[in-house]
Amino acid sequence: MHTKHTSFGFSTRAIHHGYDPLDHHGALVPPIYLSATFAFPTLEYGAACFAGEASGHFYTRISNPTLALLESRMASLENGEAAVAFSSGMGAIAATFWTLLRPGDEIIVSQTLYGCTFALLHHGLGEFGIKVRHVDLTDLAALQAAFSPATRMVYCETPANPNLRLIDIAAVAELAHQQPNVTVVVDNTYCTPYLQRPLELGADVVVHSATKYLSGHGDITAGIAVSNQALAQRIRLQGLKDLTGAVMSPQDAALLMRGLKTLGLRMDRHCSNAQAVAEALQAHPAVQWVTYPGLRSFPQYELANRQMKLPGGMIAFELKGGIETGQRFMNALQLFTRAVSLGDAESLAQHPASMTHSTYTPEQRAQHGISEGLVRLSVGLEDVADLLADIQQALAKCNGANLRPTTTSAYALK
Ligand code: 4LM
Repeated sequence: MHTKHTSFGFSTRAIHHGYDPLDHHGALVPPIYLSATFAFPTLEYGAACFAGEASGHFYTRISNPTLALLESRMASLENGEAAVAFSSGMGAIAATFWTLLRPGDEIIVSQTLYGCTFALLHHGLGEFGIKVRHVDLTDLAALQAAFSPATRMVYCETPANPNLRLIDIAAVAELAHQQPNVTVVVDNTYCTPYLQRPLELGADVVVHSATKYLSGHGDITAGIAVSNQALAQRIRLQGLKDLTGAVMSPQDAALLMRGLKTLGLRMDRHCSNAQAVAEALQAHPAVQWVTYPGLRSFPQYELANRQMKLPGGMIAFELKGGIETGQRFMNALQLFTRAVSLGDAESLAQHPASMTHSTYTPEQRAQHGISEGLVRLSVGLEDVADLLADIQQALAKCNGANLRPTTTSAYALK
């Protein structure tokens, strides 16, 4: 079996890429190399490993055979040259930032970001002499105007957590690459490479919280960065090895590879379930607005169709009556679990303003398009009829709320 053949389809590569059982005593499932350290046949060979002149594994914080298999599989799925595995998504993001940015540099970031990424930018980078500029990256003229000779990176999530605003990756990358020495980094957590491949659209680095859809079962925290060989090697040797030490455990790599085998199947189901839930919400009189890239009312519906294979499994909405009604709704849910995180088999509901995005001040949330009453759903893999029944019974308990006029979306584009 030519397991390294790149012309295989996505799911075939997610299952087979980089591994031949016959190289491993016939073991169908790749072995887990638990070893933290690796023997050198000679002292000279060990020195060559440390000097980067020999490619063997020598210490798991730098590389390990189980991690290397996962990394080659993720690189294949994102259509990059190389990947680096981390112990969390924040590990991957922090290592990428600390590798590529220095005091005096500027980073342009999109308006809405996951709360801890926002905190890392403002409490981490910002306090270490890196200038952070939030720019509406849907406005290319604003991006053009924001570049300065010190700009070194453009960073975004698309869709953004939690308001699902999209960034046109190809357009942003094209503009950014007209500037000298600017790296475009995209957080692809919400989509996974099954729905969207930023490197093919011109991005230089893709980062993931692999805690979410990639692993898919809510039983590990993990992160990945994917890029070309040169950038990935810098992120490994500086960001991972020296600056964060945020290495993934080999056991977690094995769980992540198990999750990857069903990624395509799961994403199809997440998307079809989410489409049905979004349509049910949109049709309900208690709902003020609902944002989901698969709805015709979605302000960037055309971009979603162009950039994403399917609209994803995440929904943002607000009920008439705002935050109080939203709380009543979330407390009434019986099948959806009240929890942060996303991309699990279990459907989850959370309140970004008090949870994942509580790192923003209320004023910052208002500026960055995160309304206080926004409810976030991660639609899971359960039977859609059961999910719809749970949503309907919880919505029914919101009657009597202070109803305001209905709009169809969280945001409007110029
Ligand atoms: C959440 N998110 O939203 P680790 N990038 C994105 C994310 O959504 C997250 C991370 C990075 C949530 C966690 C509680 C777009 C996390 C960070 O949690 O470090 O693997 O990923 O519910």
